[in-house]
Amino acid sequence: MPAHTPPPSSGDLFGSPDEEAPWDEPIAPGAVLLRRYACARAPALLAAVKAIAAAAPFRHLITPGGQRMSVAMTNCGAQGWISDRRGYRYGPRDPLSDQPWPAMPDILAELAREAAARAGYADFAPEACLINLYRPGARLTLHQDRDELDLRAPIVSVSLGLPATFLFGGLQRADPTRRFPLVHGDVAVWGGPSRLAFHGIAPLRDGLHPATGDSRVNLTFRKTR
Ligand code: MD3
Ligand code: FE
Repeated sequence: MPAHTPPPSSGDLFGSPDEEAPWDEPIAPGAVLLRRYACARAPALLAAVKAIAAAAPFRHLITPGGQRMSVAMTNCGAQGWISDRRGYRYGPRDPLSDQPWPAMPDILAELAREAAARAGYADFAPEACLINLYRPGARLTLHQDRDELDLRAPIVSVSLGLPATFLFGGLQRADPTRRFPLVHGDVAVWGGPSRLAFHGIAPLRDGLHPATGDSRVNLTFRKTR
C-alpha cells in the first residue's frame, strides 16, 4: 500500500486530464456564460461540423444592403438562417443545393438542451443551428437577433477554436457595450431580458488553435417558430 493516495483527479470527470472544470459566469439578467462547458465534447462537435460542411458548404452570404458578410455560414437542423438581397429569414432548404439542411446531430442538440437547462431554461428544443466560421479579420457588427418568432426561447451559442472578443450592449443600439473574451469550449445562453440585447464580435485576431487551426467556429442554436 502507498503511504498516501493521490487526490481524486478532475481529469476523470472532465474528459482529459488537462481540461479544467466548467464554471458559470452570469453577465446580465437572463444571460450566463458557461465557461469551458463544451471542451470535453469539442472534438465530436468539430467532427460533426466537418460532416455538415461537406454536405452544406460554408458560404459568405450577401446582406439585404448588398454587402458580403466576412463570416462564412452554414446550418443544420429543420431550419437554417439565410440572408440575401431579399432579406434575412429562416428556411428549410439550403439555397445552394435546394436540399434540406443536414439534420442536427444528436450530440449538438443534446449539448444545447443541457446548456439551456443549466441556465434555467427547461425543455429547449432547437430547430436551427447556424454555424459561423471566422478567419482572421472576420467580424459581426452590432445587431439584434430578431428573426425568430418565439422570443421566449433562449439562444445557446458555443465557441470553438480561436478566441474572440464578444461585444454585449443593451436593448438600444446606442447603449454602452461591454467586452467579454470567448474562448474554446465556452457556451453562452441568452434569454429573458437579454434576448434582444445588441451584440457583436470584434474582428478576429490572427492565431493558431490546436483544434481548428486558423479559425473560430461558433454554433448558435435557436427555436425559430
Ligand atoms: C446575445 N453570433 O450568429 S454568439 C449570431 O460568435 C451571432 O458568431 C456570434 O451573434 C458569434 O447571430 C455571437 C453569442 C450570442 C448569440 C445570440 C445572442 C449572443 C447573443 C442573442 C441575444 C443576445
Ligand atoms: Fe447574433
